[in-house]
Amino acid sequence: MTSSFLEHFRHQQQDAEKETVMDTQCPFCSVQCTMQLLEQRTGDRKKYKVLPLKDTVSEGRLCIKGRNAHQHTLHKERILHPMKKVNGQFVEITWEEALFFIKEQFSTLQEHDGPDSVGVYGGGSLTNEEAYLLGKFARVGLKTKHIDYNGRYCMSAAASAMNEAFGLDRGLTNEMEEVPLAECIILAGTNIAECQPTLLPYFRKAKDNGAFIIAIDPRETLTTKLADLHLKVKPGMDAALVNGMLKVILDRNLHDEQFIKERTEGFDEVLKQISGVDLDAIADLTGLPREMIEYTAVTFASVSRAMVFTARGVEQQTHGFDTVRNFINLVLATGNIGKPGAGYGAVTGQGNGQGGREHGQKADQLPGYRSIENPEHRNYIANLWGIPEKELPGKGISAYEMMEKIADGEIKALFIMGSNPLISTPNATLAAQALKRLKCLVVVDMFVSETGRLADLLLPSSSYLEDEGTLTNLEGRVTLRRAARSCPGEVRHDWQILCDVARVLGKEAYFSYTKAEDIFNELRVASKGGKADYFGITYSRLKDERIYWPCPTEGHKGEGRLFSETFARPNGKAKMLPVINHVPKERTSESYPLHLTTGRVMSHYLSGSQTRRSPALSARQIESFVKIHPKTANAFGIKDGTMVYVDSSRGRMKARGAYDDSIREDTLFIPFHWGGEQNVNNVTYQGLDPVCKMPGFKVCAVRVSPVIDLTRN
Ligand SMILES: Nc1nc2c(c(=O)[nH]1)N[C@H]1C(S)=C(S)[C@@H](COP(=O)(O)OP(=O)(O)OC[C@H]3O[C@@H](n4cnc5c(=O)[nH]c(N)nc54)[C@H](O)[C@@H]3O)O[C@H]1N2
Ligand SMILES: Nc1nc2c(c(=O)[nH]1)N[C@H]1C(S)=C(S)[C@@H](COP(=O)(O)OP(=O)(O)OC[C@H]3O[C@@H](n4cnc5c(=O)[nH]c(N)nc54)[C@H](O)[C@@H]3O)O[C@H]1N2
Ligand code: SF4
Ligand SMILES: [Mo]
Repeated sequence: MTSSFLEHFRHQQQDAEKETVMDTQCPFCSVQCTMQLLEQRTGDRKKYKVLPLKDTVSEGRLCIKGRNAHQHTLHKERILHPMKKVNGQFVEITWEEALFFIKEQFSTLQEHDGPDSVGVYGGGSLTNEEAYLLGKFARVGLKTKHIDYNGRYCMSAAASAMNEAFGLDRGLTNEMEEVPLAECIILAGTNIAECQPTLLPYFRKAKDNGAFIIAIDPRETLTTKLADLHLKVKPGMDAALVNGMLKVILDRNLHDEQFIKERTEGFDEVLKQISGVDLDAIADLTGLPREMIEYTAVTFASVSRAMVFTARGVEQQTHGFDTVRNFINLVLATGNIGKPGAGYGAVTGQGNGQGGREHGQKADQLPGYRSIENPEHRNYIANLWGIPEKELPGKGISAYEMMEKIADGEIKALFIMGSNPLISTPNATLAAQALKRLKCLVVVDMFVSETGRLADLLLPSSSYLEDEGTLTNLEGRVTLRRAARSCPGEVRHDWQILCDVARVLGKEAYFSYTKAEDIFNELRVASKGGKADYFGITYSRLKDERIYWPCPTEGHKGEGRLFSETFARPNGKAKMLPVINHVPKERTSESYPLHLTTGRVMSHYLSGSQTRRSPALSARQIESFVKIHPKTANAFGIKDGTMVYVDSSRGRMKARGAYDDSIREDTLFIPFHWGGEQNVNNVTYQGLDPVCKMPGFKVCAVRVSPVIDLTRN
């Protein structure tokens, strides 16, 4: 061996000694892929390597976001100290100063204007422990009824539909492992290939086994490319499309009479509604040929095991609740639930989109999916928390309605933890006006987000690498994410911050936890006997067991497949609901002749606050774009790759036009990961679903025009 080789070998060994291995879990979507992050240090230089781990539903796969998640966490823009705005500039202050500031501001406002003058706004990235504690913080710490969270914009339509139809809301009724058993799969308004990429192999496996996959989406995506049939539906017309399918199924006696009779109620009303449905009218409403609707219906109803998955494409509508109910009608009418390879799934979005909607950060909810309006539930939780039941506030209002109340001046201070509503709220112009009007805005985040810039006080929170806690994946499987490194600077965990604020508000006795596990153990009791029962789940079990909720005892495995015998409603039956041929609340007009729909791209996550700070992810898609059919573009004088304005009656955004001859000619698509003039939510529609208060993010009426008119010279 030459001496230089030995030298090299010695260095390699030294380098290896300077390697830190961190076991962690991706902070982004609901799949919750696990991984190892290797930090290799050579002198001052650090290199990172990411290796997937196998102990999760993604079976050792990671997508591009997971592979680069550490980049934002290690970004130089992480906020490391509390910061207060003084004369328009943020200045570092100590934690005690920050806490004193909150006490002074919130107490003064609440003394003067009552407890409800302060609002709380949470997010689906928070761990179960933190989501639970945020709810308790609002109700016990601040005694306000005003708490809601970004999941209102995400899971509320599917959640309320499942609660009403099945008596229980868990994203998937089956484990992902059962997907390859299905013979027909409908993917409605879900872009799994770009939004939950590591789950795609389950669908590929189903296809290899002979399954027929039907995608419903107004545009072509990596997901629709996997499908055997793509229904390029007019935006917002999915409820009508399902009525067409039900018409075909019922007329041809393809429904499952025995299942309907034994396990459901409400079928007669659905039958009555469907008897009035005219297939040619449905073809017209949906923009799909009648034969295609017939073929889809017959294919779906002719197999013995079928699955339906929906996501935000059909849910983020001003009638999202009804649309999901109709897809559930389809599942129930064909008896496709409660058996292997048959079921329904609302593909959950955020990392803890599932757990985050169960434990009380929602306006009408107490932990364990209990209701804040049910006297028994109120008593149970008030007892556990050690307060008189009458001190527990009542039901609050939804996220967008909170923005309206802030704009009206009724809510005067807001405490935001884990959301960037300036970007993610529909009709963002109103959100901006509202947030600017606040007397006191406190934002708890890792970065100075667009919303954070408007804050009076910023509190630095820990990232996924630092924060321990449980998260519940889209299957309802509870996972334990261990802390992989300690907090940088003065950063604290969200749960610590809540305890600290509660302390200065004089509520220390209710918030004395020393670690996340203490909070989880309280959550277990709080959820005991509730719909989302976590009582049987412990940190030590989570280390080596696969556990789903409901899990009522420590000897229980939890339920991977739901509703095999009975539904969770009082009479054990699922409820069908007749649904009319809804049309979106905002229609196109002469001034606004095109539909706009919004969504995501593979390399960015939500408001982009994290992924825009990840160089590898940001480089893949550096700016927003407007997908437009070339024919439509020609009609409006738009050249490929040039800047365009998109206007609605609410506002304007600007981005680069991108030709796409696979999108419907009457529809534009814009992702929502950017702020400022690229914020598509300046344009989107704020109308809410009457049942679940989901905004109609997925359809509004717009016009498009070139920023510089290149057709004139
Ligand atoms: N890469 C990436 N992955 C993510 C996220 C992310 O931001 N980026 N976010 C996570 C979160 S929180 C969520 S909620 C999920 C969202 O996951 P998805 O809901 O799958 O994502 P979207 O892109 O919002 O919408 C899905 C599809 O609906 C289509 N669509 C639009 N309008 C209609 C309509 O009227 N009818 C039908 N049938 N389809 C329509 C869109 O064209 C789009 O392809 O993804 C999670 N995963
Ligand atoms: N037009 C349009 N708008 C949409 C949608 C759409 O499809 N179209 N989708 C909607 C959906 S489904 C969703 S889920 C929302 C999401 O909308 P947002 O909630 O605004 O999205 P995020 O980017 O996740 O914002 C989270 C913020 O909290 C920070 N953060 C991340 N993790 C943590 C944590 O653990 N603790 C703390 N304290 N902070 C943290 C991040 O840095 C970021 O600034 O957007 C909605 N808005
Ligand atoms: S973004 Fe989702 S699919 Fe991708 S690595 Fe993270 S958890 Fe897995
Ligand atoms: Mo979401």
